[in-house]
Amino acid sequence: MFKKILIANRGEIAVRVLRACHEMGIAAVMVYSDVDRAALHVRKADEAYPLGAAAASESYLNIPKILDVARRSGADAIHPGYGFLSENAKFAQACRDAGVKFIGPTAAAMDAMGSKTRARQAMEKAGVPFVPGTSRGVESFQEAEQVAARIGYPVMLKAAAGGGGKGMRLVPAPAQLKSSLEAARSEAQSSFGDDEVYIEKAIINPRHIEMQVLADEHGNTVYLGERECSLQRRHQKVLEEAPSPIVDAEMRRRMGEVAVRVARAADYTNAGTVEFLVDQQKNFYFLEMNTRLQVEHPVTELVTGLDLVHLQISIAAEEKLPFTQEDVRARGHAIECRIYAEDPDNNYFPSPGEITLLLEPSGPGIRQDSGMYEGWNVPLAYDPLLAKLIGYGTDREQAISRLRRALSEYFVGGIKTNLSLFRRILGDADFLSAKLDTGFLDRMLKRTEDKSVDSRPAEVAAIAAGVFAALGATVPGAGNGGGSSGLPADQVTSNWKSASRREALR
Ligand code: MV4
Repeated sequence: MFKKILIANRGEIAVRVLRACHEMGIAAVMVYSDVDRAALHVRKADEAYPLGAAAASESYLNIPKILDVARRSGADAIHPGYGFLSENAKFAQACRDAGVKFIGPTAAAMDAMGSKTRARQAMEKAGVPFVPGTSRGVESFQEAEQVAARIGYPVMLKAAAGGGGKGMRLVPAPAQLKSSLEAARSEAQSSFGDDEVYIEKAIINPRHIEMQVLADEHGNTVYLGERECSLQRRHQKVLEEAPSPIVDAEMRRRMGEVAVRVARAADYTNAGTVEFLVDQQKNFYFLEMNTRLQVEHPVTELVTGLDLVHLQISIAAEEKLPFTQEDVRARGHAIECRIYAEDPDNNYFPSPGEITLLLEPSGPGIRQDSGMYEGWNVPLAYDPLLAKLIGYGTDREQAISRLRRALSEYFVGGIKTNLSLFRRILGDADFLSAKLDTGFLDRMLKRTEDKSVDSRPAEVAAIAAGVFAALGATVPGAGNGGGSSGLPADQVTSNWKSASRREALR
């Protein structure tokens, strides 16, 4: 087993990986940029090394600097976390060349999944269901016209080098095809330096459901069940849950077996995720494979009882999977909220600054993976994910009530967070009845926008001020919102709570 692992990341995921290292008796080496000197991952490190300026290219994306730290610290493996270098095939290869084990798949497996058209060709061969369309870039407008007519409108144009929505265009009818193709091509060129664009049939308001897989280096591959990830905003996931409320045992088995086939077709090793689009008839189609540990891995951990990071490390150390597919059993329900330093009242813009007061929830069925602490200054330079709050229960209802209770305890002072968004989602009737698709969040946010337009905000504010004055009430907790949470007002910010929060802020 490894003695020392370098964690090439920051924030909550660096802390998450460190915890697995320490449970396994492995020392954790951290790296940090100039603005991260006091970050939580550095404070918990066994050793920490500076990388340089805040810009990711100077720090967390700088391959030579990170490999130099590996050499100087004597680390025998590198865990890349998610984002940054986690899906960089050149980095995986550079680690190998430097004699340090990369905890993740091989460079070849990453490359196979990196190009969406190449991945589609491989999946076609492996007999995996994927959305109808082309598995090569379209050469001309005439070809695009023919393909679109054959598969039927609406169609989706996608960048082969893309993923995550960039370079993607929905084309509702033939009249828009030419301009959309040109736009998709130029966006693909400017975003990825590669203008290859292919066509898929568009699935309207799909669900996004993904399957966790694990493969050891001895040919054993298993699936660990799905995560429902349909709650997204601008291609950013906001809330994820396991299991998916619409997947039954039979569908899970079929999706899982397809996911294993995908992994095997790519000679995949370590932890990976196979993404599917699911249409209204519950047909599922391969979308792409994420060759990393994902942000939302805790919901799978809670329902399976497995430690994915521990397993990643064991697999990288060439151990065999300690269980078979038949041993994998899911129990209960888990829901994760991504807590971001962003301002719900200003279009969810990043909200950096000092955390002046932090009251974190805990208690039955609550897990928190956090990279923040009271007194820390949230930098502007990186993704503003502060922490993940995960609720677990015997069923979806209990997971939700525990999360709602935890959200009512949670207070982050000094900066804005999206906590109020989760209070609203978890009180939403469609969410509670699990009517979820990738359009859910935009619809929910639109509803409140519409309301504020036609309910004349100035008058509403005047009436509210009158009611507050008459009740002798005080303004609820700074920055945390409270109005439209869907919870009884006293569960969000009672006068006792808001008074004590203000008191502590003085
Ligand atoms: C689609 C689609 C509908 N039809 N492909 C968006 C991100 C990229 N990874 C794939 N995406 C989509 N591909 C076809 N053929 C709808 C989306 C999509 C989406 C997918 C998953 C989660 C959220 C989404 C939000 C908008 C569109």
